[in-house]
Amino acid sequence: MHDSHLSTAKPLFHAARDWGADLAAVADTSRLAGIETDPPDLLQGYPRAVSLAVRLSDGIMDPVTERPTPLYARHYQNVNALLDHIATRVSGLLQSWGGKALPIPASHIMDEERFVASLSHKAVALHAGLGWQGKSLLLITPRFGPKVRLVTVLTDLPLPANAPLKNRCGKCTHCVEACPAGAIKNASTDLHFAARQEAVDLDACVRQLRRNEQDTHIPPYLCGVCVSACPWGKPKRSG
Ligand code: B12
Ligand code: SF4
Ligand code: SF4
Repeated sequence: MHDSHLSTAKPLFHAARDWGADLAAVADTSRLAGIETDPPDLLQGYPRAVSLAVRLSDGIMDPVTERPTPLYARHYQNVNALLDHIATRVSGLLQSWGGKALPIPASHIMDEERFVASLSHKAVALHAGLGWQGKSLLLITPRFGPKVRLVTVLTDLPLPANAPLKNRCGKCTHCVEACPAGAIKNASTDLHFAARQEAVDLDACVRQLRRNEQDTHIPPYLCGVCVSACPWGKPKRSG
């Protein structure tokens, strides 16, 4: 193992950017204790998680004000493929440094009834300091708002971990008002991490996603209205 690579995660972040990541940071997985994973011992032997984000196109997302568009459906698939590609390459790099690496797919539901994946990318990103938990339950980044998709690579290399950010939703209710299903409950996500049902009526959201699929014939389940509605990440235009 080359210790020179481990005192800083910078070479890793540079490589990830070259491969297409817009944001990269490291979480200490002990902060994720208690979180649901599949399998339950997924994090065992992995003290760090590298969180990576690819920014979505503003041109694609701005028109997503009521329902998903065919262009968003395609973009969603392309960005997932890019994230999985970046995670594979990051895993290769970590292994070439003598570490263990486990990439978690960008979008892979393990339990179709309870809607859970093997690991929550949002929880990892949150603890890596990439953003905060919005009222929409999305990860909100200061630069791009929720207009990012996420992926995670677990590793045993002792990379320096980043610190979480403060919640900056404040009194904003844009996502609450924009949601076509009225599913976002305006719960405070400021002082603690809200559980899913506390902040979002998941059944109402899923019903809306199924309606969208029927109405638009766009697979898979998509919406994106709460992604597009957030003021964070929107350019501030004057005049
Ligand atoms: C299943 C799933 C869904 C389900 C359920 C959504 C939900 N709210 O959980 C459905 C189909 C409804 C859905 C909808 C959407 N999804 Co979705 N989805 C997923 C998926 C595949 C798994 C999520 C999961 O396992 N949840 C299980 C629960 C337990 O975890 P969680 O809700 O993520 O996190 C909670 C806990 O971990 C807790 N927590 C946080 N930190 C800590 C720390 C500790 C110690 C503890 C105990 C708990 C805790 O707080 C979180 C909130 O309750 C992820 C990809 C992934 N692997 O993460 C994408 C993902 C969450 N989806 C995403 C998106 C964008 C969407 C949609 C906008 C659809 C679209 N693409 O148009 C909507 C948004 C709905 C909404 N407002 O939440 C993105 C979010 C990106 C972002 N910026 O945040 C993700 C991360 C995909 C990706 N690769 O980027 N999704
Ligand atoms: S994905 Fe659509 S239906 Fe679900 S919470 Fe966001 S805006 Fe509402
Ligand atoms: S739209 Fe407003 S309330 Fe919703 S997540 Fe973004 S900043 Fe928070």
